[in-house]
Amino acid sequence: MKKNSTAQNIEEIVNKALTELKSTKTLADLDKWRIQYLGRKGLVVQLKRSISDLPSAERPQFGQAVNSASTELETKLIDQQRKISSNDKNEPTESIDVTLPGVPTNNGSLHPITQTIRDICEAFTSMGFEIIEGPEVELDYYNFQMLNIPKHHPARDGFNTLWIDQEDSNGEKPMLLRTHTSPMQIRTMEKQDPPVRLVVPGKVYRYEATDASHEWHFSQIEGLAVDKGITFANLKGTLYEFARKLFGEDVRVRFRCDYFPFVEPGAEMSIDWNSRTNETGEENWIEILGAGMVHPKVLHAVGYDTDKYTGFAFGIGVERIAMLKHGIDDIRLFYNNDIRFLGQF
Ligand code: FA5
Repeated sequence: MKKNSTAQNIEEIVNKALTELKSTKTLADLDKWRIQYLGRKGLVVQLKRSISDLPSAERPQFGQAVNSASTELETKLIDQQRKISSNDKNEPTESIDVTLPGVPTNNGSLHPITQTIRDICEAFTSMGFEIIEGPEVELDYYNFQMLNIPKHHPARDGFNTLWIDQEDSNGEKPMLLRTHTSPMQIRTMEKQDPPVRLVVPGKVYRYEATDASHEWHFSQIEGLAVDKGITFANLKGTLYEFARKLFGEDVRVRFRCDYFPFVEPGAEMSIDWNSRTNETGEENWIEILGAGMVHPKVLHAVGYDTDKYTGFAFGIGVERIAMLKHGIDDIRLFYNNDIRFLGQF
């Protein structure tokens, strides 16, 4: 009687356990179930311990029943675990095949304008120039006034300006987005005595309609050298060398007069693009920079002794150089963020 009822007890426990097992939905549920029935203090262990309380004649049969109950519960636990794992979105469902080849990653690359800035800066650092940077939000004082472009000077028309919408006590707007990198000439010379040899890469902004060769924001590289005995020949020699380093030994360079209020004399430098690409001898001159000897008024304004020191300065349009180097016919491509274009560099 007792044997039967005990076996019946085990059967009841197993049935209850299996019903509960079926209703588990997550691996966390399953773990609770495992602890309750198969854990170190679980029901199966308690049944096993109770064997010693039984008369010795009943022990073998009871022990066998407990063991087979335990095996059944363990097998069903594994089945249920598989079932839940394949349904449970929170749990990893696949094992990792470590022998599979890796997924290739797409390597990024530097933006073509960044690459061009680096190439240009390298050409000048190899000639002893230092690289510095300056603010894009600039004062009228540095962008115009100290560069010999006072208020109402007609040269301001050439730099269509984006002003910061904040007035001073005179009702004037003293701040702007720099229209060129030339204000860094002043900021440097105010702080540093000659000799000065620096290049300043950076973004500039102009209130302009865009077309294939004009952006409203673009990059320039300013150059400045001030020392005793610097002449226009040094300016030409330095810029020739720069053109050769960037475009190759055979490139033809041309200087023509130009006007900027902060240099005297002023010049523009062009390169003959066909001197590298065309064998017919036809010329194709493209302006790449403005330059000149630093105006004595500018040197005087920063407190340099103009009897002792002279200097030259230049401002290179980076996008124009990149367009020439890569044969790009529309400047707007640089800033459209089209990966098909950018991926080529
Ligand atoms: C200037 O900005 C002077 N600060 C350059 C300078 C520096 C002269 C030092 C003398 C001494 P300019 O406005 O010409 O000059 O611009 C210089 C170069 O920037 C141009 O040769 C051209 O290559 C480029 N550039 C000018 N406007 C644009 C534009 N809207 N989009 C793209 N590039 C431009």
